Amino acid sequence: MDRISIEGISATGYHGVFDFEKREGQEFRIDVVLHVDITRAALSDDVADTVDYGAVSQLVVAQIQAGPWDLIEKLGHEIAEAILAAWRSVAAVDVVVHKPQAPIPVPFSDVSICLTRQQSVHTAIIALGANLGDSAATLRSAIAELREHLEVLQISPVAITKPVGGPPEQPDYTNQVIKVRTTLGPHELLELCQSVEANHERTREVRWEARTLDLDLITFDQLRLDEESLTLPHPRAHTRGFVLAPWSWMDADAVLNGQLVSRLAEAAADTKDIIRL
Ligand code: A4P
Ligand code: MG
Repeated sequence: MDRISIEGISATGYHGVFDFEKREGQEFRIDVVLHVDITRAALSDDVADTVDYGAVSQLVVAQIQAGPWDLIEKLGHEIAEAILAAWRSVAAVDVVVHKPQAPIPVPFSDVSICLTRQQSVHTAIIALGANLGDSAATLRSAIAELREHLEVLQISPVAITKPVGGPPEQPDYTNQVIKVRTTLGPHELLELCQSVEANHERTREVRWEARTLDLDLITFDQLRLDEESLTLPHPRAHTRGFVLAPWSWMDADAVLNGQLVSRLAEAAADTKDIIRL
């Protein structure tokens, strides 16, 4: 993996075990190495395609000024986690925290800690649906757009399905399910899905109306969430053949809420009308 290094970012911080360290402060000096793929930026010559080292340095200074913490181990950890959260494209980061004025009772030139932290990686299931325009082409293009931001591990066969719920006389749906690996958090992944929907002229007027593209987050690791903006696993997926059938074709052993997805698909009312392409 490529690397971006910044050495000697320094600021006054108030970290230390002793009261006078928290009162008077002292210099902390930080080196960071970002492990990040810079291929895209090398081709585009666009700063938006890489990690802005100026912004990283400012974040490091903000962390030095935060706290105070007793230990430089804690400061190093906070710096690493802040960088990984702010730049999901950074796969790993090495952080060295120097404390050259540490209260050590013998002559010394520097004391430092060095740590490495990695981005955590998640697996998610996303269901795609479309029933306006060239639906099959829309799903292909949506998957291609997602691939720019995450790794697509598996893609199900395409299903042609009858509309479930919503206004009558909608066109048939094209549905598909994919399995992805991502460093994005669950809300960030939903945000990405919604931006891909928006890029495909998705509008929202009537619930369950015909749509150019719908991307639903079905599962995210084993996470359970009960928020209006994000419920996990998806609250209706376990009854919906248009999600379950293509998911079970892609992965015969898949499990949802402790039950085999293929069994749930057999039990779903809409499965009998599904055509596998
Ligand atoms: N939201 C909460 N949890 C999630 C989640 N896990 N994934 C919130 C995605 N969104 C989630 O979604 C409404 C709100 O749900 C969002 O603001 C989001 O923050 P939406 O995409 O705006 O609207 P929607 O998709 O119309 O609503 P909903 O309730 O998600 O619809 P469903 O249940 O997904 O049903 N029939 C066939 N044959 N094929 C289909 O694909 N799709 C639907 C949509 C109905 N009938 C269908 C199909
Ligand atoms: Mg939806």
